[in-house]
Amino acid sequence: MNKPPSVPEHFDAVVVGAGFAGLYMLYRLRELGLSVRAFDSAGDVGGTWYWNRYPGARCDIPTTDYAYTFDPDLEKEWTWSEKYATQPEILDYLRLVADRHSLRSDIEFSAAVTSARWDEQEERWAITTSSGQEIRCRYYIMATGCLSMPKSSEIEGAGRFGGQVYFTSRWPHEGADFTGQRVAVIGTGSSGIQSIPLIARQASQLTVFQRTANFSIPAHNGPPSADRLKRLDEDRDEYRHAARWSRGGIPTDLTDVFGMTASEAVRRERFEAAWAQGELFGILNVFADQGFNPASNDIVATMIREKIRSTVKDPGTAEALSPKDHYFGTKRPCLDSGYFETFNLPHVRLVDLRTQPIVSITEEGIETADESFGFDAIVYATGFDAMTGALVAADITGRDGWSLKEKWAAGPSTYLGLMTTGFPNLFMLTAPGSPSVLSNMAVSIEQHVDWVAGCLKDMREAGFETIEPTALAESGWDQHVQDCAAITLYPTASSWYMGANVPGKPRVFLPYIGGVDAYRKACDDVVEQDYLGFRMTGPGRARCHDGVVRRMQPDVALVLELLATLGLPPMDTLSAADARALMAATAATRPPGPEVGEVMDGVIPVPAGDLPYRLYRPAGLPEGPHPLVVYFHGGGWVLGNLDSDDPLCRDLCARSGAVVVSVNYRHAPEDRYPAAALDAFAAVQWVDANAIELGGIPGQLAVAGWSAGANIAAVACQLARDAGGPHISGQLLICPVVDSDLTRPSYQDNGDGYILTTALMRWFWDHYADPADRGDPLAAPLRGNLEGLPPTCIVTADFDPLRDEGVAYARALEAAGVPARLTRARGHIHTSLTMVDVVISGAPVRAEIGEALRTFFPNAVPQEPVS
Ligand code: N01
Repeated sequence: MNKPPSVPEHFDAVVVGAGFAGLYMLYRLRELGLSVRAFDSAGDVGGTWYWNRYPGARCDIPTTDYAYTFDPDLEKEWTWSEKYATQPEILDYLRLVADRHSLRSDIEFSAAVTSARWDEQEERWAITTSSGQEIRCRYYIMATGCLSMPKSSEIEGAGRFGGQVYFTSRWPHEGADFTGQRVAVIGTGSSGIQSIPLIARQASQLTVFQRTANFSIPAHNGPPSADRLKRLDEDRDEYRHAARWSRGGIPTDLTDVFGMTASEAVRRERFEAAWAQGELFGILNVFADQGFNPASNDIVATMIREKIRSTVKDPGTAEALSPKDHYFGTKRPCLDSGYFETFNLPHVRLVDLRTQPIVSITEEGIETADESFGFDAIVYATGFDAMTGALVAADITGRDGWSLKEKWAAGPSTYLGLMTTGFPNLFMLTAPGSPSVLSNMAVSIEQHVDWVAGCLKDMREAGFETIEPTALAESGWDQHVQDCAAITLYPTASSWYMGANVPGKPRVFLPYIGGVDAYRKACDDVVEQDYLGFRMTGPGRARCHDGVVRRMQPDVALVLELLATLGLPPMDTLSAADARALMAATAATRPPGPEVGEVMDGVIPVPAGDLPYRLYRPAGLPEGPHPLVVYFHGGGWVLGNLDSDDPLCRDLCARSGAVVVSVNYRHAPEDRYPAAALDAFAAVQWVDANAIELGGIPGQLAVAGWSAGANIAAVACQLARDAGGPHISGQLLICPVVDSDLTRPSYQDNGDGYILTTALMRWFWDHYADPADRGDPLAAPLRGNLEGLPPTCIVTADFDPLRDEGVAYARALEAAGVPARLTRARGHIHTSLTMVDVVISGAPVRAEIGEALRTFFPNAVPQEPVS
């Protein structure tokens, strides 16, 4: 007899997961009046706190902050007993939440969604469960957690062991008794570091197998922080608001102390205070630059290693426990209670797998390259297929039969870490591309759930039933996520943030490191701009405001934010003297730029008088001679001098291996057009004529400049061609002024808010040249004859009013038969590339510039460029 076809049940939404995220999502969906069914393969609520029951399991975010805030009465009624609560207490808390809001009635436990397929016709998700149910739902929401899919054990012989086997991530409910046993723990991440001291209390012998030594600081657990409790009591709303708009989801006063410039006393004081505080965000905030400056990071790392050495008595063990292969913070640091002290116990031993790797698990124990160990129990604390594991394992098929696993084969791609193109109405909570694991999860979860609930409400009110990100918005967000990571040290580590712990997993930085505050702002901006980057459809209607929510490099955005807080007067409202003073004051506080071999000042005698120059000679061998680059600083022909572009000149010298001669030409308004341009040409002639004395190679001379400096560099090249010399091997024009037309689209797009404004550009022109002269090729080289000019590299920045004239110059040069290379400084402003070691994201562009300069001199002896 044929089985009757099952009749699918219909719900508005299905939620997978009943942990922190799933419970709150269920609550909010119900509040919207939607019918919801939630599933969890666990036997009860709790998510990660249901499964991770190993001894010592605790949160590593202070409990004052690791809690829901949506239920004010719950906040009043519940008090945490410790600064960092144990797993049973957190599980009790989540059970209470489920009880208070009667959430269990809509959750099926011990039941998993086995597949989910988007039905294009019905515009619904077709879902099957492990109990054979068929369900149709409009919205499918994955609240599956970031660290929920245990990493499968890739260790040879893992199934062979005859004793007891435990996984920290799947600990038995009845617990484990190691009394009198010989126990192995494999793995020294947070789970291993929390459980090892407690396992050591029972075991007769404990052997810890460590592949990577990990940074850990003492949690100093005890009662909840009095300071945080006080702030909460004084003004709970304000405290919660501060958490929501903080970098990591916990109110933290971000330091402005830089490790590299702080005194030894300040360094020590700040480190010891963070050590004593015992909070992750404290130790990650000892110095403002420790997340991106290797030397600053090393100060913190060295002090932690000192602590390890002073705690662990056996010097060899202390050395092996001291992390050396990654920057502090780039793998998640741990909070411990007596971890390093445990290695002073006579029955505890560390096996360093870097010196003796595991060959195989055997029936009796573990065999390494050097020894055979016998054990009664092996504990795997080997971690998770983090962030993507649970999502790709969930058999989700979107449009055109494409699975999420296939789509993410080369790494995940999301819009806001919430949705992904091709999977309409699929929401993922705290997915890759959101702050998630880098933040206080409680705050990030509430933000995500609130955003999704708000979105569904807005859709309903506007008559839409489907939502999906556009390809443009998604690729823009992916780029932004990677841009944020790229300016930090994080991608350098083989961490689970990078997917590096799972063999074969693509290496992509998974979470969003730009901060909870920046992320929340981006999500809010998307909503405010009519759900920018999302396509919504409903009966007889569709809406799509396509675009990219964050196009600017993150460090440039920070610089602009900082400048805005300084309240400086617009330059174009100042006199030339005051503008020069302001520029000099700003220059005095910036990093110096890279070391070079020699810096030497001199003067160039030109018909109009002496022009000061500064020469930068590359460091290292060979000592020379080198090619020569004559460089002209920026500043709108009015501002700037040898100091203003000093860091950039050092950088150009170090990267190109050329001697850079930076020339200070005459400025307007004292000396107006064409004084600067004529000085530039005279300087190029003089440098060419004195190449040997300057340590240069005769005939290997390039001309370079930034902004107005690039203007006179371009003019000098035209004059040299017309004069029949000197021979110029190439010209490098960084964000050049090549025309006097202030109506180009880039002026419309970028004329306000990005330091170089339309008003300032007008002020520069007014100081430099009469309107009648501004179309002359000596002022606007774009309007000159471009034939026969040297090979050119032009750099344009996306957020620069001068962007379009730079592009126009490159096109015009090409049309005139001149080899022209156009380098786009993506997400940058006019001044980005001069802000060496401030705008870190400018470094790869400057590396391209250095490479372009080298190509001007194919016969020069090659040197190692700086990285
Ligand atoms: O996992 P992990 P975890 N052979 O990946 C080693 C959160 N969490 O469960 O570093 C030998 O950090 C691996 O070595 P390596 C927290 O965010 C929070 O401990 O890859 N060793 C590493 O030492 C945390 O970061 C808390 O070289 C192998 C360890 O196993 C995240 O969860 C508590 C190996 C795995 O460390 C994951 O922590 C617990 C192999 N084949 C977890 N494979 C709180 O405090 C892996 N390892 C809230």
